[in-house]
Amino acid sequence: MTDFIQRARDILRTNDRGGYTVPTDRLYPFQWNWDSAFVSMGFAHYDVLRAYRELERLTEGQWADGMIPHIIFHEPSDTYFPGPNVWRTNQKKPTSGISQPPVFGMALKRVHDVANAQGIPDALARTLPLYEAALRWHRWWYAARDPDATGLVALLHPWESGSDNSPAWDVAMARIPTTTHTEVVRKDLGHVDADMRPREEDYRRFIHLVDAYSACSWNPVAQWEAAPFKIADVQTTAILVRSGEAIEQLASLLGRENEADEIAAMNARSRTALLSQWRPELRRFVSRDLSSGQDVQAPTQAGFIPLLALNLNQNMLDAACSEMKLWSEGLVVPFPSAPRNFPGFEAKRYWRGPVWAVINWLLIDGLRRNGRAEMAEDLRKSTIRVIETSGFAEYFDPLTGEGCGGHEFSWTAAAYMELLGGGA
Ligand code: 9WN
Repeated sequence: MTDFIQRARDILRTNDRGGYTVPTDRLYPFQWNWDSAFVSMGFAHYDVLRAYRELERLTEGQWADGMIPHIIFHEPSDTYFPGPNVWRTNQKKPTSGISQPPVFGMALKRVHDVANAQGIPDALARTLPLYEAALRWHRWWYAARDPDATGLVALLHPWESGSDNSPAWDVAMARIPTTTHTEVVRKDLGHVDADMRPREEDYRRFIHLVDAYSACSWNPVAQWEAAPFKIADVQTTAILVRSGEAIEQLASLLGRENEADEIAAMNARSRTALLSQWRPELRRFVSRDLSSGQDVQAPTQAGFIPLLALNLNQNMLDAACSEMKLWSEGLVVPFPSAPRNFPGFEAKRYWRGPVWAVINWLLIDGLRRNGRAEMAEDLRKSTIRVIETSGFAEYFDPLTGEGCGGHEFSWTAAAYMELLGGGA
């Protein structure tokens, strides 16, 4: 084992809080949804039973309606804002009231396959309740976040995207008042430089939205009616389909043929909808702002995430790959969350330009699916290199390769093991 693999495992051990892994100490002291899904795939490289446990602990927070929330507050901590008293979700297990990208199904299939290959005796039995949780969650996405059955699921809060202060939300966020009922007492600035974090007005709007949905008692129908922020998102939908394909296969393995058909139909509807979001002139996919009916024009990594879920035709694939190469030119490490020639680009500010190892993981998966092994390989190597040079940072400055945000970060450790293992 190399030193770096040892360090990656040490990070996951240090961030273990008893069967679940915090993203990093203090800055994020709870269980985060998509972080844990990536982390479980990291564990699958050396401890498949712990990988199952990560997913099981996440499902402890699942709501009766099927939602798996974006944060599970297993234990109290005062180093993060907003905590459970701001969310006021009234769940037996305290959780936030919104969701996060559904990487879970993709992770579960991976964990199941590894367990199966290792001859773990009760693999199918252990997978079954997690599969059922995943299916209920996918049904929730379509019922609560796509009630008009368009095939694209919508986000009601930027945090739901996992790409919190992405330029993709700028136009929609500008409409959200900065007034809040809840006092905004940020804790993140005690851990990380302010110029790496979302701005003050972003936070005020994030909390304005939390207040608005809390006033709906977190009822999805009431929220959909009242939502001041509603974006049908291509990144989330593509991840949903990628995971949807994984749970469709699990349904077949489990002999649940009716459910396999149901999931296949959801996936097919979303694939058609994603294809309709391709914009040839932009050479990428775009999300749709449901409040204005307009395309989200701002260039972000989300425009290429649909490669995960679609087999693009030659023209589209050539165009998307050329655009990706253009965005990557001259960078110490791609892939940027926004291109450097975009006026809103900021090399160190969170989702406004920096490189995220887990986003690269998804892009590599999508490039491979579409037969672009060489591009995938370049991205894999440069992601490994930046981690080995700059450490297991939360994210990286694309212009310098510097590690930014929190350190000793769980999902970067998981991505390292995954990418080194050659898998994606
Ligand atoms: C809000 C934990 C999470 C990630 C998100 C990332 C950041 C939280 C925050 O940290 O979001 O969910 O407080 O900034 O944007 O993708 O899951 O690592």
